[in-house]
Amino acid sequence: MQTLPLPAVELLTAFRGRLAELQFPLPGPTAAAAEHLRTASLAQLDDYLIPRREHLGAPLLAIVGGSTGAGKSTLVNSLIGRELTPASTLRPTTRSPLLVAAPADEKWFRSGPVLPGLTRSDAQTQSASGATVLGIATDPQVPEQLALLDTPDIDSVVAENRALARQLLEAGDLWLFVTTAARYADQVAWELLAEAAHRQLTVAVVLNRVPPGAAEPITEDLTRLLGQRGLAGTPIFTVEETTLTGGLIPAASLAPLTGWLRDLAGDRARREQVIRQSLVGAIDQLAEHAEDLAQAKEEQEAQVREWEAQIERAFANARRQILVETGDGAWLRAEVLARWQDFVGTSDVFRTLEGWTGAVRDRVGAWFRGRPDPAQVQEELTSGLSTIVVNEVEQAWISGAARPGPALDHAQLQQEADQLVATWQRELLGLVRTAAPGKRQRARLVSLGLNTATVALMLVVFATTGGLVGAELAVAGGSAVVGQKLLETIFGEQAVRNLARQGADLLSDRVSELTDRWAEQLRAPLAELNAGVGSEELSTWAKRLRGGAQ
Ligand SMILES: Nc1nc2c(ncn2[C@@H]2O[C@H](COP(=O)(O)OP(=O)(O)OP(=O)(O)O)[C@@H](O)[C@H]2O)c(=O)[nH]1
Ligand SMILES: [Mg+2]
Repeated sequence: MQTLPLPAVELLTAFRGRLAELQFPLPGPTAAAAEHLRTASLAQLDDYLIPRREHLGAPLLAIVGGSTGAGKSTLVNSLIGRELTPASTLRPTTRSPLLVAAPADEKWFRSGPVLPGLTRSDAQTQSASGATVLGIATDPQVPEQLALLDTPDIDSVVAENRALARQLLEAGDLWLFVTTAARYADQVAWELLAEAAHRQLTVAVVLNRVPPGAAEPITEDLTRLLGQRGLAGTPIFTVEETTLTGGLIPAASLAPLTGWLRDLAGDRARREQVIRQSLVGAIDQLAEHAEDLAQAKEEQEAQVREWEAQIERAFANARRQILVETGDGAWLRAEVLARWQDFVGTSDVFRTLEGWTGAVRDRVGAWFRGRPDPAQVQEELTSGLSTIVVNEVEQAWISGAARPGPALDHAQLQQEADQLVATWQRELLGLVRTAAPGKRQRARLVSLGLNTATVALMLVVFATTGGLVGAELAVAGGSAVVGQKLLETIFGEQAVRNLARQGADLLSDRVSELTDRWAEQLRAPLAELNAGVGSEELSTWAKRLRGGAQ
């Protein structure tokens, strides 16, 4: 006897709502299986759990199920004493289910909430759309409170038949398993019986077409098999092979079964126990499914987390690389640097503040006016920096390209990289300008040119951010050193150190902003994949269904 409290119908409805929203956006075998399970769970909730939980006192539904040709239709006809549903030698015969209820119970099945996916009809239909039609008939021979549902065969060659038979078994309170003396050991039937046992569905076996005198050994064997499958105590009704009269099994041969069904129908407490047991089993199964779904979802979440970490790593690397590469000088054309170094570096006048003369100013100015002029050096630096930024972001974007996400917008990236460089240059210019508060400093800065000072500062910053180690960096390093000296003659050593540090911080900030933005472009669609019903929520639902955590 089950004493566990049943979850409230509101809980089932709420869970149904969440299941309807649950998604497995990453394709794969696990997702396909999970999606299948989700659909099946929704059907089970709609077809059976919710209506049954809401109407515990509604008539009991006995599913007449079994292999094709076992005599299911013949049995239903015989129980009511007339040929209601066609039985035949054609296999399989029954294509759409037919429910027969006492006239008083008709309303419940015709317009009630059970099996809402099936369209009601007055007769059994054999049409192609038969799989979605539920025939409903009434007969006074059927006891009140216990309807019979003749179903397609469970092991049909017709796939829809098989699927429908299973769906109907899930929607029943009781399974009348019809088999024959010749076929009771069939594989498919036992798989379904094991599922029924797991679901705690009450089962009664009708062993049809038993040759005279063979009832005892067959019943013994069947009892043993049922015991092995967790169905000990299942009643077995043997029906001896007889000649059918008018397509019906003689009433006398069915007397024990008829009596059992009538007793059950008339005993409210037993009926409710059968219903409750089926409900508890089905809810337990639903909780198991919720756990399986949680696990499948967790796999997807873990995959998304891994992709997020990949993006994080790739863009952190891009950030680092941009700063390292800009500092190593390899990207600057040597000739441009060499001219800069030759000219500015050999000007001994920069060693002392006193040496700052009009002549020097003219020489520097001439160098910048000549080739390359400051705009050209500036162009070399800025386009180089922009290229490095673009390349590194592209590489970060491509690494782990298997993950879902938008395509890289090259034009947009180029534009943002150019913007980054322009912004940073403006900021350096601002730094240089405010670093010359004195009259004399300002005068020197003006005579050198704000842009020239900014170019010099850029080189110093690159040397600072990249660290400049190794022999091949000598050119860039030298250029930085002369640039630094040039600046020092104007601002002094400490001020230039500060300028370089501030400039490096600004560059690092601008680069971080850009890489963050682009990383976010890849992260955002991933975050969407993990939005909605998650694995933790599903685990909580499993516990709630089992009456645990509220
Ligand atoms: N002699 C005899 N024939 C039976 C008996 N039960 C069923 N049959 C015959 O076996 C054949 C199949 O019976 P059905 O009732 O159509 O079997 P079913 O289980 O409904 O088959 P499907 O609808 O295909 O799943 C029919 O020709 C019946 O007349 C029985 O107890 N004795
Ligand atoms: Mg049939």
